[in-house]
Amino acid sequence: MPRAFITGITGQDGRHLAEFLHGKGYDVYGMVKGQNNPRAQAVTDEMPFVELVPGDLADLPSLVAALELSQPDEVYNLGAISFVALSFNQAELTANLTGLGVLRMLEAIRMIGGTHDNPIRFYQASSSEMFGKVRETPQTETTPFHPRSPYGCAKVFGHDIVVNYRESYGLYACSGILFNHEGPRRGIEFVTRKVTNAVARIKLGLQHELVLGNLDAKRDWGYAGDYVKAMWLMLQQDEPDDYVIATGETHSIEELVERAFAEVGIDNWRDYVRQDPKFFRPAEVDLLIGDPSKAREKLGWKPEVGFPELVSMMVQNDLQLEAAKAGIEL
Ligand code: G4F
Repeated sequence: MPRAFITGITGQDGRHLAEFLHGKGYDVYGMVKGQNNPRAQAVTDEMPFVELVPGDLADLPSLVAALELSQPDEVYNLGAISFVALSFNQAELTANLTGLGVLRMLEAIRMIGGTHDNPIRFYQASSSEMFGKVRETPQTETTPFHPRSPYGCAKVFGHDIVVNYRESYGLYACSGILFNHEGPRRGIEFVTRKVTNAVARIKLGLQHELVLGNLDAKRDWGYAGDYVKAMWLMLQQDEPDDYVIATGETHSIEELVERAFAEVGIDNWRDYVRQDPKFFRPAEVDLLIGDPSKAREKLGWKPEVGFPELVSMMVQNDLQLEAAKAGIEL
């Protein structure tokens, strides 16, 4: 059985990827940090097939020990401070985990597996946030980076160090430059889930308004379940490489809000939405739209879930969840 080791196992992508790899017959190991971590218990309850291993991206010896214990064929580094807004308040922590964490993971792989022709294959979760103030549209694997947040800066370091270790030590290391990807498992702090959850609660009479920041920013939103397949495909190629994973469509936050309210039959959405400066960022990424041609041609990957289906899936899921919590029959 092939063995996979995942950092960030408690997050949206970690959970989708663990399920996907388990379905492919992998033994799945997930790294969890901290003592008595409540999110680790949630992973065990939901996915008892995942073997949890202690470790922390801030602690190189713990990464070495985690790899020695799990003996993986493939390592997926999804762990990070992933919320862009938080990275402005905790810039140093973000640089340490989201940026230097990648370097430590690569070093751990070198330490347990040697340098050249290392049998461990490594996937790094790079991000479209690296494009920031975009230099060209749509963005491809060769578009220059111009990050607009401490998170984006840390991801650029992570991306570049993967390229450097690949070129310097012959590691099989790939980066997926993933554009925003969402779904029912998305954390409530991200705009898609914040909107779909609020729309569900407003429809059920449990909430009266939705308070947001910038409604003009545009994002290329795909479904997380589709995107984890691309991660795995990257590690099955003869040669390691980097790939943009995106839908090739972009939509504004305003369009997202309008569509989510329409899903529950509310047309006068403006009556429920208020903007508050506290949700605006010191520097914004105005427009993201990716060109996934390379992934389509080389990996045979394409997104299956489009924007309308994604919003509908998330609103319907939140309606069920919120109704069940409040004891409301739908
Ligand atoms: O949902 P968001 O917080 O995602 P963001 O910043 O695009 O980052 C996500 O995608 C990246 C890939 O490009 C990942 F690397 C990263 O880890 C994360 O998954 O915000 C999306 C947009 C922003 O323009 C933000 O200013 O929504 C805008 N927005 C407007 N009001 C809001 C809100 N965002 C949040 N989170 N909350 C609001 O109230």
